[in-house]
Amino acid sequence: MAGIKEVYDLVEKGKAKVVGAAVQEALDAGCDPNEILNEGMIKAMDTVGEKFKNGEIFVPEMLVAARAMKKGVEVLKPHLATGAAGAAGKAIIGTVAGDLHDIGKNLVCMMMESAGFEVIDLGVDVPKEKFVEAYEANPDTKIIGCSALLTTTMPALKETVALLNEAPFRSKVKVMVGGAPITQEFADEIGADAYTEDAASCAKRAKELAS
Ligand code: B1M
Repeated sequence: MAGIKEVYDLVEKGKAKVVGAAVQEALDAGCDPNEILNEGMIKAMDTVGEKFKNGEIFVPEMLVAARAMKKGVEVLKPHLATGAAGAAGKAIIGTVAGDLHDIGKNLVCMMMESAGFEVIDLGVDVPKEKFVEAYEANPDTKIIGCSALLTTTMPALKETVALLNEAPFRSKVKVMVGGAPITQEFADEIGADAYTEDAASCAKRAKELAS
């Protein structure tokens, strides 16, 4: 669809000022919000990542693309998130220590809210102890979700889950992990309760685990 292609191009080029209008136009033209997200924005970020890997672009270009995607998601959010926040219980979400990527984590927060969770967003570069402290401050939490986007922060994810696995409250909460380099095998190896590939399946699985 032409509208989605435009969103893709604008995110890839990092046109933060105009991407919101393009998303709105795509919505007005009847495009499916999930398709705008997956085929327009996430695909554009994949292209940006590929170009970075190949040395065609550098960190500043990744950063502007990320800004553009965030602007687009702002417009898309009301069309993706529809649930009543809080009804499914609390969920603590964060990107692990050393990792500054927050778009995937933000989508997870958004989908979890949509699935009815009250989300406590710890942000990015979260030390493992913070996940424990956040649970201790919110002992009615049902899900702790940890995101890692870099192969170099997979060890931090492992350490975070290890610390949670030693916590006295461990049997009362489910620990979920995700992010591009994470696999089911890695999740099993580090002792997480669940791995999901994307934000929508994370929210769906969280709901099953919390009930
Ligand atoms: Co970064 N970066 N980056 N980057 N960056 C990647 C991840 C990379 C794959 C690019 C590449 O080389 N192809 C590469 C990692 C390679 C690797 O680890 N092997 C990389 C690198 C190398 C780096 C730096 C080291 C670059 C440098 O400085 N030399 C540096 C590290 C900084 C740090 O974190 N310490 C860096 C920095 C950055 C920016 C700051 C410039 C920027 C981030 C801005 C921001 O997030 N606010 C950035 C960006 C934008 C990217 C790419 C292009 C896009 C990331 C993104 O937002 N994707 C990325 C390439 C790519 O992803 N294709 C890349 C869209 C997002 C929706 O996807 O986050 O995967 P994602 O989330 C998905 C799933 O993974 C899943 O759900 C989402 C979809 O619904 N998911 C979960 C995520 N968390 C989950 C949790 C769950 C379940 C599912 O349960 C709890």
